[in-house]
Amino acid sequence: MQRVFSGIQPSGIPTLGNYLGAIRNWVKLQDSHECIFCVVDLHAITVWQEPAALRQQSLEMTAILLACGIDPNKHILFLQSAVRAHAQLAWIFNCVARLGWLNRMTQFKDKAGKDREAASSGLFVYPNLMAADIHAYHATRVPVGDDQRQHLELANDIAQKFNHDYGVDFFPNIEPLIMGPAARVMSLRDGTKKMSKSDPSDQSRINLNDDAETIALKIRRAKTDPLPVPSDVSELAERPEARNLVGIYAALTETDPASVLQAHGGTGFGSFKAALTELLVDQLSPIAAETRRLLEDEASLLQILRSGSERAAAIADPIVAEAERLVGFVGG
Ligand code: AQP
Repeated sequence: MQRVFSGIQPSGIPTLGNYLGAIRNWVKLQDSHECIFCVVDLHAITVWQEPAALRQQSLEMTAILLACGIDPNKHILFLQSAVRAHAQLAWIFNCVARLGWLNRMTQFKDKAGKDREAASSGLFVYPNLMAADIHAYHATRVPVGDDQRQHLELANDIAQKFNHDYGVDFFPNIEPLIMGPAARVMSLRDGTKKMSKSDPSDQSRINLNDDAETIALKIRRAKTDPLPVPSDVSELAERPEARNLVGIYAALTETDPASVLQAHGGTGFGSFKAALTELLVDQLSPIAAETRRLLEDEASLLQILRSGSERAAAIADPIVAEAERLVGFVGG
């Protein structure tokens, strides 16, 4: 079985974008792969997080992943900061990756915005930590949204340079698993911007713990244009908000936009939004209800995370110890 590693930041409540672009695929991968799922709190603090909120969001993220169907017994679910190997290998990778490579990362440019000088140095070396997350487990498959593809290429460049510099064949090549029709879900307020859990506008996203009423309101208010739902996919090209809603509908029904337009082309967005709301409520309400139930028992959540980090460390520690030996560290 191929080993999969994937992570999600506890930087807010996961969104419909995280669900359709990542979590739903993770659940499916459990049938065919050995999976290591990580709540990446080290990544989250590359931008400011209130400590109490970070703690709560880490627990909520864990509960939501379990509610979505992640199986912590057959696979591994844990918090990144609880396994030291991630930070240890990331430091070695900080010394392998070249500044020029990091300068080309578009996500840093997007997240740092105009005031690049004020961004944390952690945000700049974020891709090195992501490479360490994967290579610490010798994972070879990583399910990601297409926005993360560039980081995976960098993880492979780092592995190749490490192998070359130390004259070994130690870190394997990683392949991205880009799955499903909605690889990228966009903001409900701006169809050209990714839906993000840290977007300041709550109206821009569907959170996985939103109740039915909130979902209905957000979809009703979602930006569209005055035209009806088109009948042909080509007509979506210049209509980002319409394209996004049709894409979400297609992803939820596991079809493609053409089939959605076949059923809904020519109708007004009012009735299309009502149908979309019904789908969302049907699929997300059970997740929100199960999340609430799991959060009532914090001790059990902590126990699941502890067991996960022990099993993760049992895989990662020997791999990172070997990387350190290859570098020339004497060890303690
Ligand atoms: N809008 C999206 N559409 C499809 N996939 C998405 N992902 C995130 N947003 C979308 C995928 O979710 C996984 C986990 O993401 P992450 O939490 O590690 O970081 P992110 O990509 O930066 O997600 P957010 O929601 O935008 O977080 P913030 O706001 O904190 O930056 C990844 O596989 C990602 O591709």
